[in-house]
Amino acid sequence: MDDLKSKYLGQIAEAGDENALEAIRVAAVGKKGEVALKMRELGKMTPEERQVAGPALNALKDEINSALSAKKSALADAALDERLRTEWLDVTLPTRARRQGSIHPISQATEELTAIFAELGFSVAEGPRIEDDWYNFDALNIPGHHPARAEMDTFYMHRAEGDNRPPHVLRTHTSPVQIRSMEKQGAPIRVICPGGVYRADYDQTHTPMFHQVEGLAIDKDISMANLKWVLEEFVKAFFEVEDVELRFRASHFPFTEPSAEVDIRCSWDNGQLKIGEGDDWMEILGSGMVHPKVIAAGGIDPEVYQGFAFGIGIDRLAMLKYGIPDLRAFFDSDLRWLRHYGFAALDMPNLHGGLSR
Ligand code: 2U9
Repeated sequence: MDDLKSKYLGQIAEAGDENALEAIRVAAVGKKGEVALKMRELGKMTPEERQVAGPALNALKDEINSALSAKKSALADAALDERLRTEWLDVTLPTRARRQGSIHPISQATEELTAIFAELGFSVAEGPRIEDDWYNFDALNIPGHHPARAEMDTFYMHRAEGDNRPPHVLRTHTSPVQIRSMEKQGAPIRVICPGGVYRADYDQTHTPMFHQVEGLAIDKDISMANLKWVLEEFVKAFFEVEDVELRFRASHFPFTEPSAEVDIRCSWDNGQLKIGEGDDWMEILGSGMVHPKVIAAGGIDPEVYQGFAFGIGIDRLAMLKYGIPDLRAFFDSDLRWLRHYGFAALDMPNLHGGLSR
């Protein structure tokens, strides 16, 4: 029995890995191992012999089992030490470069102007791009026969066969959102509506989908003087200039009366636009006092309330501010273009000038 003990304890001490250890376990204390064979011989012994040999065999089995488990954990420790010694990570290495997305200039311009109007007290409203006749035209004082309907180059949706209701349209301006806001909120109201709009038009200066921001302020004593101040503050903050001069030119829109197109003083120096000074004027938006019929269509009493509205093309604002030469580039999916003109995330402006992160 001492022979068995020294043989197996010796083998265990020598074992180099878990597989070797398992082989030793099977040979020594497995079901058909040497200790089991010896156990079977107990039956042939005299009771006296058995009384000595039985406990001794059990003790031998226990001793081999505990040597096996001690060796097993020693091997595991050694393996871990080896891994820790050979596998290592230099946490000071720079990370792998990742593809960076960027903000589209139109989104950037929209965020900038939204922040500016927010500081001027305007909330933001959005609405559906598929509109019905009423919200896109009638509520804005553009009835069925009105030439503006044709002028607006509207995209009409199809109705099912036999459905004779007027077709839905892709909104031609964001004005319907303001009508919906008036219905929902009533007066007084100060809201801007930025978003994509659609007109069947495509040339150097027009794309079938473009972006507008329209503003609306309605209260009991709002005048064109308030309109002028708001627009001046906006232009100064958006183009980041100290001062700006606006010129109002009489115009006509069905939804405003009186109506004015607004130019800003500027100069072109070697093709470089300078806003706020110079001998040139550049048209940037349309505006006016909201037509009483339009105020009534929004569910507000035009005898009590009045207000101003304006509309600005965001695409052109972005081109002017960031120096983008061709409108059609906005819809070009060339990533090199976006890398050139695109913006890192979260470049947000504030009224007091500069960008805050
Ligand atoms: C309501 C009442 C009145 C919005 C207005 C304009 C004048 C205008 C153009 C600017 C460039 C369209 O994108 S553009 O081509 N817009 O000239 N927009 S007044 O008037 C409204 C809007 C909503 C309820």
